[in-house]
Amino acid sequence: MSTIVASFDQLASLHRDAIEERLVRYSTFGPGCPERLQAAIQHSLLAPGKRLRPLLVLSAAQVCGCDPREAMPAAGAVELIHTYSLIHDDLPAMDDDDMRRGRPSCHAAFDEGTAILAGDALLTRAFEVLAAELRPADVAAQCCVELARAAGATAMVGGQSDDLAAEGKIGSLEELEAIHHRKTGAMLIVSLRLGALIARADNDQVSRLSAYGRDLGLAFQIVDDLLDTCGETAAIGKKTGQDQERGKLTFPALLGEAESRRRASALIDAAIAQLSPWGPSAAPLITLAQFVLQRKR
Ligand code: GRG
Repeated sequence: MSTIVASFDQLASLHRDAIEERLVRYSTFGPGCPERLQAAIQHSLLAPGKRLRPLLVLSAAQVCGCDPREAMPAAGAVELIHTYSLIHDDLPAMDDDDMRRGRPSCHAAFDEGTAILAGDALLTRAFEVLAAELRPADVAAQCCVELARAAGATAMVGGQSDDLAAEGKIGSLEELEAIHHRKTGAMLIVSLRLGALIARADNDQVSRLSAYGRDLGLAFQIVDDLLDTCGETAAIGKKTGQDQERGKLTFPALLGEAESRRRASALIDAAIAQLSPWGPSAAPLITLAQFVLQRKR
């Protein structure tokens, strides 16, 4: 892959066909999978998401000197987990959203039971893909462990649990950051780490990519809160103004819009600074960081 990537759209289009082909393959279950469940899985997974997490996997692998094609199973696996989390997050028991990625959310298009099971099927498939398709076996095992931790009770699931518990309460900036580091940041960090592990990156490279991911994750969430406050439903693909309606603690509510923007921008600068040893070959990761700050969707 060329490192000359001036925009997110350019980077995304370099990898789009390969990512989408994997997602179709990984979400086609064959005999034994009920038709309605199969349709619900693909309704959500193949909807037009940004594929940010797969792009982080592939760009991390590439900057660490590996052919991004080798990291494709991990790129697919993180998107499977991410989509499961969106399906479950949209359920009436959680955020109760009837629109996602510009389509009716999974439970709205099908039913709650089918949506829960579609999420379960995506979650389990992710680990099947890593274990079956990554080589050598020790790298596959390490990737399974890292992804399980990032998606599990001390990271994404734990962050989601704390986020639900915090609804309607006044919290501090530290509490808000701790929730989002786990709920949103952990999946971005692990995407980068899987790419690096597959590339057999050294410890310094892995820790630089993790630090980049940590700052990127927090900036991503600040921008997500800003989009919910002042973004457009048509561009984002889901209803805006939901956070305030639900009494959620958000960065704009706590810091104001201008300070939230300033913080997001400082975090992106810090994330990009972590990439300096790689020079121009880090261009895709710089592009992704800039996109996170400027995105309207
Ligand atoms: C239900 C276990 C469980 C976890 C839910 C990730 C998550 C935790 C909830 C999603 C709700 C949400 C809107 C979180 C804010 C940040 C976020 C993950 C936004 C969606 O990610 P994008 O913008 O979505 O990358 P696309 O559709 O482009 O993939």
